Amino acid sequence: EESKVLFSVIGMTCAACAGSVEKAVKRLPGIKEAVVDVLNNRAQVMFYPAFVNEETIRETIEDVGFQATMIK
Ligand code: 9UX
Repeated sequence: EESKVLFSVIGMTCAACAGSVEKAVKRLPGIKEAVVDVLNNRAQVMFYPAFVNEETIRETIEDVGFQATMIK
């Protein structure tokens, strides 16, 4: 069964930023969907916990260059 996680993502200033975050997260194994909302500084990710976890997703967002905090 899938899980859902919501991050605050600080530093995205244009739609292309959101696109690179989405792309990077979707490249991970076990990701069902990733939706990044640049206006509200949020990233919501649906994932399969057998394959990936919240911290790995968070670190992937950070690796793209943005500060990510799990909020839910
Ligand atoms: Mo837009 Mo984001 O020109 O790093 S891609 S600001």
